[in-house]
Amino acid sequence: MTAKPSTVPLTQTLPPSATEPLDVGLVRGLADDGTLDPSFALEPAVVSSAYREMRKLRLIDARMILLQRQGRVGFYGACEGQEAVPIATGHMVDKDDWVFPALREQSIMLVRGFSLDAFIAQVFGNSGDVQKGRQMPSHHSGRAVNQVSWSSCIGPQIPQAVGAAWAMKLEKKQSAAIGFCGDGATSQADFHVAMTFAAKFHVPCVIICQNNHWSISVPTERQTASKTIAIKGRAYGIPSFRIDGNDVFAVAKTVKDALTRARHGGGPTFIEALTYRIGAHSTSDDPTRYRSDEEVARWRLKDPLDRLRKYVYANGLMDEEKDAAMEAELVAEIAAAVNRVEALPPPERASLFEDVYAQPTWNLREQMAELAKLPPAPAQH
Ligand SMILES: Cc1ncc(C[n+]2csc(CCOP(=O)(O)OP(=O)(O)O)c2C)c(N)n1
Repeated sequence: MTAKPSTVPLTQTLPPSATEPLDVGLVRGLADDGTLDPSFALEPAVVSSAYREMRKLRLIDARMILLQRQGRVGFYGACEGQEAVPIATGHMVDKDDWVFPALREQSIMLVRGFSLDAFIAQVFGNSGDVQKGRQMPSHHSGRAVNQVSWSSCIGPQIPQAVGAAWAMKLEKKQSAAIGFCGDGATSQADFHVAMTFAAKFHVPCVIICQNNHWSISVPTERQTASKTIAIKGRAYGIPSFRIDGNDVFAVAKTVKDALTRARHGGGPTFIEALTYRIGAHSTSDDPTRYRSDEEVARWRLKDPLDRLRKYVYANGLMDEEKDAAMEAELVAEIAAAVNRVEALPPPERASLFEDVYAQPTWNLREQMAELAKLPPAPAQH
């Protein structure tokens, strides 16, 4: 990554020079030492909130991994190292915007006001879960905050976001859809479908690729010959940007500009956010089998939370004492939520018939009657 802040104007087209046809630049506002290019400045309240939410997400992730290791939840996918993209994006979306996440953007729901108890209940899959325990853990969704669950299949959320954006356009709504994908997903057919459609139908969509350099154990250079991911977007005729995805300010500015353009008829934007997954792909993965400790250590130096910490300390938004108090408060908040949620019973057994048809079909009615005759389910604890 270059240390020099550089922004690519939204109107920029492919550079005319044939010597560097693949250069899409790198948008970066926050330097490693915590100094900020003033053109990226955010309201202090937004910065403080982003810092708190990033802190909270890291603590939630650590707690959930622990619960999985203790056998109290079945699975979890952590976001460590990639917090800046979802948290900055969550601060830029409007109430009516829709989010179609990939693997590591569930926390946008929390930024938009989704309850922590319901969030944790999704991981337990019990009766506190708005999805009634029907999804894999870490596949959150919440209608109240306009967020759709991601599919375990890699890629489909991008055409879904484009479709939702097209509907918004047809209904003349002043809102936008955001679709996320990983670097691996850009080699899937769904990416091609989504980008082609988004550009041609000029839909109010922002497609964000979190390039964390790995698709589980496959490094980016092994799954694409493209020099950057952002350049792919240019080929489809979509304004495309490559940004420092560990820089909250670069993410916030680029996403905000893209959302504003989308809402005002400017069409789609594609953003490649360079970042790194510090932890395992999920609790089912052991990354020491395929990547070096040295590589992880190198990326730890670019940790998005540490970089933001330097900024909030230097600008009087936080100090060590307040930070320690905030951490204690967040740890207690998460622990209390886990205690409340873990005590909840499983979803009602009969609820498995709900939400499929407005009127249950004859065979479902037959099965419901059969289930009602069975003895109650044994307690799970
Ligand atoms: C269609 C499909 N192929 C393969 C998989 C197995 N799989 C699950 S996650 C993943 C890697 C995805 O990588 P990327 O899109 O870069 O996202 P990241 O996990 O790095 O955030 C793969 C290959 C899948 N779930 N779906």
